[in-house]
Amino acid sequence: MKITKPTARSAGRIFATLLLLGLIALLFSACGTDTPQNTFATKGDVAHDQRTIFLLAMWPAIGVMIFVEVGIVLILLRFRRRRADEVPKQVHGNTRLEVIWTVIPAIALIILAVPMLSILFDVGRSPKADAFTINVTGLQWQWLFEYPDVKDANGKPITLAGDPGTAPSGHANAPLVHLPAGREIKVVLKAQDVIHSFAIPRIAGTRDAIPGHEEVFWIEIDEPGTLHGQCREFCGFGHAGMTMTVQADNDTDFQAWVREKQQPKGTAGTRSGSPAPSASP
Ligand SMILES: [Cu+2]
Repeated sequence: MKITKPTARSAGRIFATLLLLGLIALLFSACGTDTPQNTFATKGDVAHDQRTIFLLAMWPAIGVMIFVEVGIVLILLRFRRRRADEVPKQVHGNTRLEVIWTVIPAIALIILAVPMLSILFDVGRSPKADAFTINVTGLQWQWLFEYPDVKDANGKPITLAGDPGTAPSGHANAPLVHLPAGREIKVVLKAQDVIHSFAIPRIAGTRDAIPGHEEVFWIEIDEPGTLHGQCREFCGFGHAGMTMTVQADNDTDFQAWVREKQQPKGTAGTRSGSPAPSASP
């Protein structure tokens, strides 16, 4: 009997330690920099701006937190009751201190507001007239893409949709979405059924796709590369599979991809834009 109790207690302690270590590992996994949807490893103007705003708010907040917490500890130690019969000095109000701790944060907020507001206005502005346009529609459970200014062999806008999925959750396999790098892109976002949320974190933060509403915004991708995104609004059974993959191309590659899409079906060339291999019989 004597052994049972300490064993149960130490098992509990081991479990608590493992749980804590697991939580710490989970927390630090957020520090990985090469994860495909890392908000901080930005690859586009809007994402750069959003990261700047976040850091402009975060570093002063960390500074204030350290200042306040250290202050609390020091004050608790300095002004604690040292003897059981002692009544510490009673203080009520200090005008000078109160003015200081009102004025300094007010000035700090005004200083921070200048860059933050200018960034917010830039992110929120309308896309430029010469931006490359793509229409994006969210539906259960995939994203549809339409290039209104890029026509196929039949003169219709090129569209991309996922292959009907075989996953039990009912989502479609996402298509590879080609977009030009180094050029402003105008996104016209819609939803067909329920609310979805469009997010390619390394390019820009989330934008809700709301039925009956057209959300228009701009993004720009720095350089060629592959980028990953997914729906960020729980939209039903297949939500988790509602992903998207963007291939940002330089001008030559993008034009090659467009030409490839413009080939009549069955004669499509290879991705590199080299002459099409003869179609299978
Ligand atoms: Cu969703």
